[in-house]
Order: sequence, then structure tokens, then C-alpha cells
Amino acid sequence: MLLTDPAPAAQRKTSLKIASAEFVLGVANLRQLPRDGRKEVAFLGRSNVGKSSFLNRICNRKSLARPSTDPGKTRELNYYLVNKQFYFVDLPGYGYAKVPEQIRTSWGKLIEQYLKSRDQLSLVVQLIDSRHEPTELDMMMVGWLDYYRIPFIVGLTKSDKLPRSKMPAYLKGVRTHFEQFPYCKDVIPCSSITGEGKPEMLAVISRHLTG
Ligand SMILES: Nc1nc2c(ncn2[C@@H]2O[C@H](COP(=O)(O)OP(=O)(O)OP(=O)(O)O)[C@@H](O)[C@H]2O)c(=O)[nH]1
Ligand SMILES: [Mg+2]
Repeated sequence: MLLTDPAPAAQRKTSLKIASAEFVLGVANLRQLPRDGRKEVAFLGRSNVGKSSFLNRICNRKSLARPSTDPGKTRELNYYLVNKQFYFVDLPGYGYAKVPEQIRTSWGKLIEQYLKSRDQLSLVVQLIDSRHEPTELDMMMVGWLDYYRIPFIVGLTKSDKLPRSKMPAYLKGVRTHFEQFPYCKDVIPCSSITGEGKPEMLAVISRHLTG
């Protein structure tokens, strides 16, 4: 079972420091992807799960990525250059029912093509709302990641909304759910309000960028 992080305690603490982060590009068509070969870490999850908010939190910025008041708004792959070295990619949220079927299908294709063909993709942060069971689409995405052999971690967002007493049992259930996937490297509760999960996530990201 790969969910138990194999790194020794000292290494776990070696975290990434984010000194700079800037928006560089919105990609609606894969032909527009950067060609500079920098490594990428992509944030994936259903619409409104908290991708943009958590990205802001880990970059110590309030409005780098715009959190949506209007779910389904992030329609492009948004590229953020971090420390002038690598990219964080905020992927369009999937599963928002009010988006027309045709657009949902084209987003799905864009995301799948990206995941399957992007050699410099080092890690995917799959975000799942900690107040709900993973949806069918969440499980389909995780299935893709594993099938395409892309290392991923699961971030359980909005952990501030889950009563503390419920977290251990919830976490155990979710870990059991994901431990069947060899490419799932960790499951981390996180909150863009309290900052929970940020050091742990940065440590895993750092290892995948340098490894
Ligand atoms: N309580 C709480 N609310 C959060 C947290 N993260 C995000 N939210 C709220 O959830 C809503 C959606 O957050 P976003 O960051 O825009 O979600 P997203 O996944 O980027 O959404 P799309 O761009 O539509 O795919 C906003 O109203 C946020 O304020 C969190 O950790 N805790
Ligand atoms: Mg967003």
C-alpha cells in the first residue's frame, strides 16, 4: 500500500518555499501549451471543490487564481509560473450540471488529452470535497490518472467544514477507497481557510519536482 509516505520524517519536513507565482497563460486548445519543457503540477477536481482557492493558499496569494462565485467559470487550463522554475496548472472543474452537455464533453476531452499526453506533468493534485463521498466523475478521473501512470495525491478540501471528531473515520474510509490505485501517493486533508494540509502538500510536490 503506497498511501503511507515512504519518506523518512526528516525528508517529509523538507518543504518547498514559494517565493513567486504569476499567471502566464490560459490554454483552451492543447496546441497553445508551453513548449519550454518546465515541469508541471496540475490541480484537478470537480467544479467548486476549491482548486483555485487552495492554489492561492499554497502560493500565499489572495487573488492569483480567481475563486469562483460562478461555478464552472474556470474554462481553460490556467498556467502559473512558480519560482520562475515550474508551473502550477489550474484545470477546468468538471461535473457542473448547468454547463451545456457539448461544452462538458469538450472540457472532458481537453483534460483527458492533456493528462494523457503531457510528458512534463510530474504530479496531479486531485481535489475532493471532504464533506461528500467521491463522485462517479472523481473516481473516473482517478481511474484515468492511474491508467496513464500519472502519480497523484488526493487533497480533501474544505476540511474546516468537517467536524474534527469525524475526520479520523472519514480519512480511513477515503484511504481505503484510494489504496487500490498504485499511483495514489498520499491522501491529505486540506483547507484554504485554515491552511491545513499546505506543508504536507508542498513536501510531496517538492519531492515529485526534484525526483
Ligand atoms: N469553507 C471553505 N470554503 C472554501 C474552501 N476552499 C474554497 N472554498 C469556497 O468554495 C467555493 C469554490 O471555490 P473555488 O476555489 O472557486 O473552486 P474551484 O474548484 O476553483 O471552482 P471552478 O473554478 O468552478 O472549477 C468558493 O466560494 C470558495 O470560497 C475551504 O477550504 N473552506
Ligand atoms: Mg477555479
